[in-house]
Amino acid sequence: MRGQDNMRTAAEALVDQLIVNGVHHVFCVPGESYLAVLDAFHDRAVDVTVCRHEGGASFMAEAVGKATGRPGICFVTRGPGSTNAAHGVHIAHQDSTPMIVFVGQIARDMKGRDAFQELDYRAAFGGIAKWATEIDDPARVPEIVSRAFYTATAGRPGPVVIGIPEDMLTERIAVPDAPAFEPVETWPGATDMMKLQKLLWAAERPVMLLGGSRWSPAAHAAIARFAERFALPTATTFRRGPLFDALHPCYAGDLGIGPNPKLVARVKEADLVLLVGGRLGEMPSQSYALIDIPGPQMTFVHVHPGAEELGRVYKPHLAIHAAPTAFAAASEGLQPPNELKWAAATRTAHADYLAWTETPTEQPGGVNLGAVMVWLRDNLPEDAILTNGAGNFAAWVHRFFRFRRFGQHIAPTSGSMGYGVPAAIGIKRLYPERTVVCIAGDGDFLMNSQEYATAAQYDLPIITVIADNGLYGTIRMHQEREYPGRVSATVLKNPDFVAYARAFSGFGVVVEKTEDFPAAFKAAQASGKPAVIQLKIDPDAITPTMTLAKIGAAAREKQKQHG
Ligand SMILES: Cc1ncc(C[n+]2csc(CCOP(=O)(O)OP(=O)(O)O)c2C)c(N)n1
Ligand SMILES: [Mg+2]
Repeated sequence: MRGQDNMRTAAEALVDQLIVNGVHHVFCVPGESYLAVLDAFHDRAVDVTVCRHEGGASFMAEAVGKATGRPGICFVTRGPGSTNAAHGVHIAHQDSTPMIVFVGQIARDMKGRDAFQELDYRAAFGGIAKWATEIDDPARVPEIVSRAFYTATAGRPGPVVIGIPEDMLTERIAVPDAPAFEPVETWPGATDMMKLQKLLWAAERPVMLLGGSRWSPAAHAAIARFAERFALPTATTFRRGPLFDALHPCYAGDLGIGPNPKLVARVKEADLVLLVGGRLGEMPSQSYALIDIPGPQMTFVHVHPGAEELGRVYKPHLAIHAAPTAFAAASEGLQPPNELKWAAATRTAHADYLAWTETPTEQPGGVNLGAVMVWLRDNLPEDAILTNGAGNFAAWVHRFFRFRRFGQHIAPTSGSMGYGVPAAIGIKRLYPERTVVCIAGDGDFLMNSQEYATAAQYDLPIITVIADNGLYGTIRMHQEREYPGRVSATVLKNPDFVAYARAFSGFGVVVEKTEDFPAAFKAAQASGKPAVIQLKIDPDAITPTMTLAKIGAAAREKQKQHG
């Protein structure tokens, strides 16, 4: 601690409060608006990752929040720094991820003049942050930072944005740290659990769906035991695959984009749906077509840690206000009925999942992305972590990679492009000993690939596999479906990705044939550098089951029929 007296600057108190709350990593782009905080980092035990774009920094913090369940921390400068970071704030909001973004602010005595880079954070972030505030009184730094940890993690977790005026940060104060925060657990009541047991006993075709945040390795294990004792067919919702071991005999599959039609039918026909942790938003609900709104057609039990989410979209027959961690622990007390009428159906559900994911589908072109995913699932170490952003390439991840361990997949349910590279960097900072692989599209990769400079700076040998089809493929697919043959703003002229990786002191290799992928991956690993593997994907290979040509032909046929 620097200073001539026993007082600290507000900036020092702020960083000390982070340390009290167990923060080891912060991600930032510096700004003159919060120099005093940068100075406080100088001699404190916090690992600072300096990034190249606030979007990247906010994604790294969000990824750390996702992986740990504790707020990921990001520092950005005022005005443009904060709006760049807004992307990560939106992901944390949609994905229910705890995160705290500290934003520099102009001096308090200049407020309201539209001073240099001035922005009203309460107004700008009011709609996407769980709480947006500003600290005007330096003596309240410990109190407000402490509250931010509670707010970000309690109920439905989310992002907190805190403005820190530069003149406030340099004031010296004599206030003690606030005590370390304790995450608030939300336990289900015994009556609710008994009601659930009764409903399960009366069910004929139950299905359990897992989603949301506030899970843990212990909850992962407990929910698997619950599923097993009740022989409950269990699906994970969009981008929450690692909540359940894909090879568990109760695993029924991934309910996301392009799901197994048999799984969709199974959920539709269920007489009881037990949704734990998730919101069943637009993607897993197949555009809100799976379960009737507001009154579900089946008995619908919703377990969620945010009271405001219960009854928000679907009116549950039984609402259980509980965190998945607490619910999973409480599920150990439930007794299965004597006869598990649905046990055979559960075995079929798992067999259907295995059949759907076993073998890569036929694809045009030299590289089959499905085969690449199957190779990765068979060859990556058990504790490897996959990240990705958004694009059609991700459909192969969801379909063919079988997530077996908690936290093995870090990806945005908000469908944000550009997420995979910074997420991989944030995760590799957190777990340097684990293999971290980012699967990216060519469009997706370039949205935040400048963070390869960050990977190089901190010696982080992440590996990105780029599915390069020369397209904003997802949009090209929708275009072909709605406006066949009328290609507009979806074709990409890409850089030389290998040279790009090398320019960042990384390793790069091109793969033109599926059979060359294993050697390329091993070379990337052996390089010990941030690596890029560019897969040359045929643009016609647009989904695991459809080609662009087929989509276009079907669209033209439809147009003909409708005159
Ligand atoms: C930040 C952001 N911008 C735009 C979009 C809209 N969008 C969704 S997928 C996509 C194209 C993705 O292209 P690419 O990464 O090359 O993957 P592909 O679909 O070709 O496999 C776009 C533009 C988005 N989801 N996120
Ligand atoms: Mg593409």
